[in-house]
Amino acid sequence: MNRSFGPSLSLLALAAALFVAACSKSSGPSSPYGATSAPSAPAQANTVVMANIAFSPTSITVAAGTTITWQNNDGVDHTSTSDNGVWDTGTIAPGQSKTTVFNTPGTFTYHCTVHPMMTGTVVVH
Ligand SMILES: [Cu+2]
Repeated sequence: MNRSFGPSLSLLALAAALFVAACSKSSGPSSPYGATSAPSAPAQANTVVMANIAFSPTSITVAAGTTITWQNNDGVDHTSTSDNGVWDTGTIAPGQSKTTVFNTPGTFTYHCTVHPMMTGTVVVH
């Protein structure tokens, strides 16, 4: 009887240790923007860049009342168009930018009408 309890208790302890390790690791910096983005650069915090047929960052979190700048650094036209019709920048030509003000808290998904695979998320607190 003891023999069957031994191994399973060890496995439980191992699983618990791994769980704790995973939790403490994920409770670190929660920035989805990548390691290179400096937290001390508020001027860029509200800008979503369009480049290589993608939004960057793909998910951005801002406070209510924040203006987001959509900057097209790509070689082709793009749009930032809410999936639910909340906003639509219309065409943003290469090298140009447009802005959208987000006053309502929520999670908003959007896409580019030119490239439907090009999607992103705005989270407003
Ligand atoms: Cu596009």
